[in-house]
Amino acid sequence: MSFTLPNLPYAYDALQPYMSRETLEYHHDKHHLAYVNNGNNALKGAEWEGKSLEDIVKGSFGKNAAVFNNAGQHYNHIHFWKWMKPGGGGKIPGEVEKALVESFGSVDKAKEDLIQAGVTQFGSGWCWLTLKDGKVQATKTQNGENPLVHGGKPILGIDVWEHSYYIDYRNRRPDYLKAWVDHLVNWEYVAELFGQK
Ligand code: MN3
Repeated sequence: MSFTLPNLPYAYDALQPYMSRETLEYHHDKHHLAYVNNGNNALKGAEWEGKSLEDIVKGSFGKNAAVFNNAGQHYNHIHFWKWMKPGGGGKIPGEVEKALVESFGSVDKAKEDLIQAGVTQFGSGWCWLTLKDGKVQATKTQNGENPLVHGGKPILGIDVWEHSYYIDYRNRRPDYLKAWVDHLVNWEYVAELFGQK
């Protein structure tokens, strides 16, 4: 099955003022589309043609950079659109809240560690809440990598490539991360992924 670009689950202007229409138009319509098209080209004739996206991401890591970079970013962005919602950042569903308190000591510490992972990711990449060995961890990866290739399950991820925030925040990545966690995160989707563990 080839990659296809999913529609955004909300209008382009629905995340304002925290993420602008212009950012979403570039990020979804141009950047994500490029990963889809380049991924489909790279997959032609490759051994992972016809496999599930998760299997392609895991299988191509360290073996085929063109397939991995695009498949990884396709996976990351499919979830990234759903990890945001208009009016997000509110109440955290009980079982996720419990897991965050057990793993970090408090919800505030979990958010702080997640933001810190994003702030300290040097260059392009992502920061994550990753489920691994029954605990939630705050982690970071470079470029298109994600926790799947490090033995974890991503339950929340924030894109810290400049294309994700530069139009709205310029070089202020910490402000983007704080606004994202406070106003955009869709905790119901995090709970859905957490429940599939
Ligand atoms: Mn991106």
